[in-house]
Amino acid sequence: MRGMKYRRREVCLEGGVRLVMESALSARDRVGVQDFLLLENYNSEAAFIENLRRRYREGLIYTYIGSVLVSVNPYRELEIYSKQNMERHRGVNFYEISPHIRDQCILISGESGAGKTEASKKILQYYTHICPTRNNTQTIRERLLQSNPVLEAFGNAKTLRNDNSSRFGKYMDIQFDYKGAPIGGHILNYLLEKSRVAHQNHGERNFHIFYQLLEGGEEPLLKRLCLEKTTPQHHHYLVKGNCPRVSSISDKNGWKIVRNALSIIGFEEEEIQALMEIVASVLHLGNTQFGEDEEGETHVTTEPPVQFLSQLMGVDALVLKEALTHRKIVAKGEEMISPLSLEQALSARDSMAKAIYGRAFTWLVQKLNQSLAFKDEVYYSSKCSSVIGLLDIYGFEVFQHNSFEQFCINYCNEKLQQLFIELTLKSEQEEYEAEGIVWERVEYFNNKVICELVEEKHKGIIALLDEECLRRGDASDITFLEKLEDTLVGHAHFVTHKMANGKVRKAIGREEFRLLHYAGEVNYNVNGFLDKNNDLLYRHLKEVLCQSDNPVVSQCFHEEELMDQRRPESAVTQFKLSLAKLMDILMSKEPSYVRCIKPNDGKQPGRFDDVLVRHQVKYLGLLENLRVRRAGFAYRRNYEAFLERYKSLCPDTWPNWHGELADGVATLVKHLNFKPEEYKLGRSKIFIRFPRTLFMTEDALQAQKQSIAVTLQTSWRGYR
Ligand code: AOV
Ligand code: MG
Repeated sequence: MRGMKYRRREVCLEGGVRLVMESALSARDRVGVQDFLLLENYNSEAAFIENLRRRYREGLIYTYIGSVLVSVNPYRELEIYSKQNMERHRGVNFYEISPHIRDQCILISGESGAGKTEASKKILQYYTHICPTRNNTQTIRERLLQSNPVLEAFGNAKTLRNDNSSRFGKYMDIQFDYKGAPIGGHILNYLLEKSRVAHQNHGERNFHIFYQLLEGGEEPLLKRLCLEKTTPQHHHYLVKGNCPRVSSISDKNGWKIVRNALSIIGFEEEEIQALMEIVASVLHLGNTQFGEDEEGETHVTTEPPVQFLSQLMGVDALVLKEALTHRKIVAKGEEMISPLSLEQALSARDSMAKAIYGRAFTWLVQKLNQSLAFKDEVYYSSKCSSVIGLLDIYGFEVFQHNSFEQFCINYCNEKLQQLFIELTLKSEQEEYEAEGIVWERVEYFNNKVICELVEEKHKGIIALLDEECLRRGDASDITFLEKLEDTLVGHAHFVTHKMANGKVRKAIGREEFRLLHYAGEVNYNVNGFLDKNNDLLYRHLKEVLCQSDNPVVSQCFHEEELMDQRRPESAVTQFKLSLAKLMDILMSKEPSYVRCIKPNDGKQPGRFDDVLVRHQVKYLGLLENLRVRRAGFAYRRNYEAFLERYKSLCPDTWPNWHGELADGVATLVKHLNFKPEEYKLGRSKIFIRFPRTLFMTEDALQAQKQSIAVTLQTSWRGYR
């Protein structure tokens, strides 16, 4: 039983996150403290930033606030993630971690480019490397690791903030058996930024896979896909951002990695082929252009792309052209066909590209899940012991022009911040209560008010948007804005140009509304909000896609959908519902946090921009987090671990204490001359108020053992 617990703890999250990132410990005087709880001047923002800066300069990108890990993006490869280093941390923390009965999750947050995705990959690498192996778990490990390059190829893109920006949210469960071997996984994906398929802002790119296929795809494949001898510049959907190549990205190499990953994960050749046909079809759709004849009728003016499309999708070219230029409406059992205007045809084409790509992405995640699912049902139900969830979403982002997508992304970040506030404060409070310790409250900004502004029933922004989407007649993006103005006037976190007074520094456009988010102000342009939220694909095009003989497309579009008369949930409501489910999942697990910080806006190694870092420290609530931890006690450790570590400092407890643990600790601290105000004894733990008390105790131990470096390392490990 004891051995079983030991192994289970090995895969426990706190151990994992702490350990994988803990390679860079150093003496506190030279490089600052590696846990902010030990900062003497914990109320000072300047001291906080200085500590981060010192450590960053030394290449120490990780610092704790108790159990929260703060990470500063190094923008360069560090040597701390080597296999040897991972080995060094195997099984450490055994004494420090309280037994975990709940599943765990790791919540990684921070703004766009702060290092969330990289952190999540390091954590996954750690778990897949460090955990024990069972005969058939090697395949699962490989598949877990290889799911990343595949999802990144299809779901990440270069933005102005990040060359490898996640354009979808991801929550991955890693399942372990009772021995701690990874035996399966499951991915939940959240709202892919589909609009990128058809449009990119200046300096940004489409999803990586398009460039990877064109740059790296083998000749025969490109020929089959009717893409031979083309470059990104030949494709309408790839030139909008005027940024076909990025110096930090090798698309050619990316292709090899993705291709290899798809095979390792177990995709059939036929499926890979079908997937690439979809990628190519999107490009051909983008190249399909329209014109108007003398009667004002819209028609396709570019024959080759439609022919390619017809070939790849297995749909008759005439049918395709008809569907791209006409609309079919079924009313009272009768079918009516009406021609589309030029503008409508372009929009129908883009909707089709977005729908195909978006559904193919969902299909891809489903396939990954099938491949990661633990196959041995009997074994699974009896032996699956624990789950660790890993959340990596798109970070808070602000551009010159912000639209529906930024609204959804930033709303998602508000929700996560809310969870952080609830859980960090709650768990701290619970611990003091459980241990019978009296503590002082700390004031903090609660962003609940912003979450409500967005999602409240009937009068939140989402409700008002949905209402406007349902309203027939003159409903438009502008009437939506007016509705917001009427309903939300006076709200402390909502402003439009009409309400803007002297206090508002940056101008707000007539088509914009501004939200004062926890992480900063963002102006959202309402243009396109209704269309993007409706996310409609004309019936005519759906029918065509249902006929496709591409095996992936035919799995993504079903005849039943055409029969269904119900209106599907709007995009933002689907997102809201899926986020609510995610919050329930996360609440049911024991969370650990990685708070990522972006040190500069230039993606440069070694540059630590004070203003930028201070802003993030502020909005992430890190100082409050520290104060909450410190308002009580800087340090806590269970009696057994404390006694084990320091018993040699007292003749009564050395070499072994035979009585109650609490009495042993009381004897020990009395001998060490701890003053009553310096510590409290709880039900199972000792709480030490000031870092210096601990430093002195630690120094005494150091002096006794005379092996400073080695001892320091172990002493901080697992420190809570
Ligand atoms: P994000 O996930 O937080 O942004 P990433 O994890 O993609 O940010 O990090 C952005 C870039 O910073 C990476 O591509 C790396 O070049 C670099 N980087 C980040 N962390 C590390 C690290 N630990 N070691 C080395 N380089 C790193 V977004 O997905 O845009 O919200 O939406
Ligand atoms: Mg990311």
